[in-house]
Amino acid sequence: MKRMAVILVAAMALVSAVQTGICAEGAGTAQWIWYPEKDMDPIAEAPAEPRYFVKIFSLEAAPKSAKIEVAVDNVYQLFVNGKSIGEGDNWQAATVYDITKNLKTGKNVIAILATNQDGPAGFIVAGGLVTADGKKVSLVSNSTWKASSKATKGWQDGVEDKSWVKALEMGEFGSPPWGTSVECEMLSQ
Ligand SMILES: [Ca+2]
Repeated sequence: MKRMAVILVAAMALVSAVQTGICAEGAGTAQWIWYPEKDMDPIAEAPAEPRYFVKIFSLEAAPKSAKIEVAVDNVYQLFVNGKSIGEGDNWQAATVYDITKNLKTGKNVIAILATNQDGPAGFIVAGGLVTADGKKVSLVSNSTWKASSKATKGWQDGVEDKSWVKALEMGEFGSPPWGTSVECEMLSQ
């Protein structure tokens, strides 16, 4: 019985850990994404302007844990449920955010205000959460994110108008032009 208990505790420890950062093996579902620019391919070049992104999802209860890792080319501000959580300006240095306390029962919104400065534009997000009943759910950037070129009213709270479209997927971690030149933190946690 004691041995069973040890195995159970070990299994629970595994469940409570969220380790699916953007450089993690098997995190391949995370995509570099951007706004689908008119007549421009963001992999090569995008306007030096802000773009707006949201991921909306629903939870039956507040999660046990939730972490996301973020890298943005070039400058960003990250919001969770309308609250500014962090910012950055170096796509080569990914940052991990523990967003456990920012998530809630019902509708949740991860929002990113990203501004390209020159050349290519894109960002990648990977991580996940453990639900109240112990299920692991990944949180990754892909075409389920919505994008707009306008800061529409209430956008950080997931209020959309016609300007919001599906985000453009440009390749998983390791694909050009960003390649593997991103320093990740999540693997070492
Ligand atoms: Ca850029």
